[in-house]
Formats: sequence, structure tokens, C-alpha cells
Amino acid sequence: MDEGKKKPTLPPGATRKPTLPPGSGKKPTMPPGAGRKPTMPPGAGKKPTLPPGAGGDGAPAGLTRKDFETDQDVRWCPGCGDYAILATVQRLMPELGVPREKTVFISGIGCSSRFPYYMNTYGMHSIHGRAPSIATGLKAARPDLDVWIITGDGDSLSIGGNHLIHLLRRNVNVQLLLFNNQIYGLTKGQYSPTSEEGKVTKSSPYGSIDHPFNPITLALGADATYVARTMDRDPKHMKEILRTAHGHAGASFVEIYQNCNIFNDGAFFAYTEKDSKPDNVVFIEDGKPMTYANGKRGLKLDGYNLVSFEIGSDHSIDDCLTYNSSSRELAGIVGRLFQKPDMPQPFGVFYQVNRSTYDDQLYVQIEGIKAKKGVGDLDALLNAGDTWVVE
Ligand SMILES: Cc1ncc(C[n+]2csc(CCOP(=O)(O)OP(=O)(O)O)c2C)c(N)n1
Ligand code: SF4
Ligand SMILES: [Mg+2]
Repeated sequence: MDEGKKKPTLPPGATRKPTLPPGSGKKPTMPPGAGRKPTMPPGAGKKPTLPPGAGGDGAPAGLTRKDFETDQDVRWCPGCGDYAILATVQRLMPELGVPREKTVFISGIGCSSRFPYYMNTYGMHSIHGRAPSIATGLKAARPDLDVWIITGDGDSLSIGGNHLIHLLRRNVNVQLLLFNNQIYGLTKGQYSPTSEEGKVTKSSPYGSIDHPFNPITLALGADATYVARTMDRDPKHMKEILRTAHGHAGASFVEIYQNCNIFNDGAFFAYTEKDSKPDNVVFIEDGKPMTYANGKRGLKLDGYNLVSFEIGSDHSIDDCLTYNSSSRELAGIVGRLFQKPDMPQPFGVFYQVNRSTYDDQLYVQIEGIKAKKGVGDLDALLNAGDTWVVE
């Protein structure tokens, strides 16, 4: 039978008065405490003290960092790593040369997601975990806009895990900054998908039994075209990573280690502090040998594994692996250097490759269809086929 020629049948009950589900006519009852004034994390609202390293470098002539600041009180706890990220982004903005009215920051929910309030650009503090979807919609409608997504480890990897991976595989042309503090900050210290095994929190009083995500290999697994890691306490490195992320055409995924000094203080001190950083961090750079510990140690491949060695009498710098961010295989191996005892952890651009973006492909498709079928008529489309009136 030709389904298209059938007389339209109304969906059951379409002309009847709708029957409401039980209880839906009643005055809504609120969940306990829902009417109360929201409580902020301890210390929020106080004058901020910048964490070490938050000073960063200067801005060029023309627009300055000040032009990207707002009159909003920054409501993060004093000493929070979010301040350093905000300062770095505000310093970078004038150098990118994108007009403020063409720049949009979209966030989900969390301490980190308060970011758009503090940027004198367009912005949206949106729905928990959904910033990637809203950003995809915005880029589809306005591909000319420069869109940044701000998200936390809970926002992007718990409730928003699904939305994140689809943004990456589609290669929507945006920058996504994942503020990873390995904790739910805003809701006062529950363990998150990046918290380490055994982590004791209010929601894991006997220690977390969840295996944590490694955001870098997760992004690689979703076929992201730009994958990088940086840290709040190295603003110079952060700024250069954000600059290259911005220059990349496609979804740029940047994980930023961010200290939550209230609920997870020191989670990354091994990587960020002056005394421990050299032995625990390897900065990866294209075409450069993988050395660390102030050039005293190197990394090389032994089969599919990385091994660490001392640069000296037995091994020279020439034995070190030279990094190549266009190799997905290498990025996978190096990305797996994650919370490994006696091994450094990599920071820098793990992977970068060119692939057509979602927004470009969408417009190529639209133009192709218009050329074949002519410009569409939305009204005609909405009234085409079977329609009926619900009374
Ligand atoms: C639908 C929904 N579920 C849960 C919450 C509660 N909630 C608010 S923020 C948050 C997690 C935030 O953690 P993260 O994304 O890591 O941000 P941070 O505060 O650490 O920056 C949760 C679970 C919510 N606001 N909405
Ligand atoms: S992330 Fe932690 S330190 Fe930062 S504002 Fe939230 S609770 Fe405070
Ligand atoms: Mg968090």
C-alpha cells in the first residue's frame, strides 16, 4: 500500500480534551530547600587573590585585556585556578583580532561555567552538559562567529559526556576548554569522572571505585582533530596552547588542569609546582626530542611502550623520541602516559590534523541542494503532507 496516499488519520485522542497525568493539576510542590537562596562555595564573593603564575604576559596595542573584562563580581573562591584561566583568555583575546561582537563563550553548569559572565563578549551560561550542543546549533546558524565552549570535568564528562563526543567527531569549528579539577566544585566536592580511584569525597566516603577518564585519550577516541593539555599555573604555556587551538579549523579540545583549592587542593601540584614540575612534566613539541628533568632524562619507544632513561654516558639526546603531533598512533601512546608512577606526564599538543568541519560541510550541502531544488519555502514545507488541527 502507498502510505503517502492514505487519508490522514488523527492520532488517538487528538480532538479530545487532553487528560492530564495524575496530579498535574495540583499546585507544584518544590523539592526541599528549592526556595532557599543559593549557597555559594566557601569564600566565594570575597575579593580574589590570584594564584601563583596568574600574572601572565602583556597584551598588544588596540584592544586590551581590560576591554574583555566585565563589571561583574568574580564569584570564584580566592585562590581558585579559574582566575588564572580567565586572566590568560582575557590577555589572549586582543591578540586574536576577533571583534568582541563576533565572539561567544558558551558554558554549561559548574564553577567553571560562570566564565561567560566575566567576558565582555557575547555569552551563554547554558544547560548542564549541553554547551557543545548549543554551540553546534549556533555554529550551524552563524558560522561566522568565533565560539568558545567552557566546561568542567563533571559538566563535560558526566552529564555532558554524550554531547562532548559528538561535537568532537563532527568537528564543529569551536574551541572547547575543559577545566579539569577532578571534582564537582560548585556542588561542594563530590567525586567526578576524572577523580582518581580511591578518592575519598562526600559522595565516595569509602573511596571511589570508578576508573577515571583520561580526557586526552577520550578525545582521541572520539576522533577529535585537535587535542591538547595545559595547566592553570603556567599561563605562558596555556596562552600558546589556546592560540594554536584558536588557529585550528575544527573542534579544538583543550584540557586545563585547574586547582580547586577548596575541595581538591593540590591535585596537580606534582605537575604545577616549581620543585616537582621538572621531574613530572614532559612538554611535547613537534619536531623536538622528548626530554624532561631539565634535559637530564629522555623518553623513547620500546615496542609500543614509552620508557624513561637518563641522558648521559649510555644514552644521548639523539635516543629520545621526536614528537610528531600528526601521528594519531603516537598521540595514543603518549596520551596513555597518564598518572603513571615514575613517568612524567605530557603537556602540549598531542594531536592535530586537518579534516573538513561540520559547519563548512553543512553550508556546502545547503548550497548544493539550493542549486538543485531552488530556495526553499518554510511555510510550504510546514504545511506539506499530512496536517491536522488539535482542538
Ligand atoms: C541537571 C542537573 N544535574 C545536576 C546538577 C548539579 N550540578 C551542578 S554543577 C555540577 C557539577 C559541576 O562539576 P564540574 O563540571 O566539574 O564543574 P566545577 O564546579 O568543578 O567547575 C552538578 C552535578 C545540576 N545543576 N543540574
Ligand atoms: S572550583 Fe573550587 S576553588 Fe574554584 S570556585 Fe569552585 S569550589 Fe571554589
Ligand atoms: Mg570540576
